[in-house]
Amino acid sequence: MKLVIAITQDEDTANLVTKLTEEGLRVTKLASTGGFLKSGNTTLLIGVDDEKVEKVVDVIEKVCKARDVTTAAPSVPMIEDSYISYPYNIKVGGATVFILDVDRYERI
Ligand code: 2BA
Repeated sequence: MKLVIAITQDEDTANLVTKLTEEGLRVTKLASTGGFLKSGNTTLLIGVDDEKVEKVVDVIEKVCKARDVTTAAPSVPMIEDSYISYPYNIKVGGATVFILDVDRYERI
């Protein structure tokens, strides 16, 4: 069994959870915050049998879209303690996906 951890944009979450659920998959949705933009995103926990992992990734790829975001932060830390202090565009990916082995799974 695997645990798929998918960090997605809030705009895609409802559609993604619906599609995953329609596939008979179990999903837990967590509200999360990106460390760089410091704005809300969504983390999904999806426990699946190994043979369904590609199906999960496939659904995520179909639903989640990369977007250009204009950050509202007045200053954003960059390398070596420097800052930029004006709005700028950044591309946020469709999803960041981690796939982990699960040692044991119990539903009690
Ligand atoms: P944030 O940390 O808010 O990052 C939003 C976007 O800002 C990122 O999009 C990326 O384009 C840019 N970004 C992030 N850190 C950067 C840095 N140190 N320098 C320059 N640009 C940077 P994505 O890469 O698509 O990431 C979207 C969200 O996924 C992230 O939100 C974070 O919540 C999560 N994430 C991405 N990679 C991760 C990782 N390796 N570990 C944990 N969470 C991750």
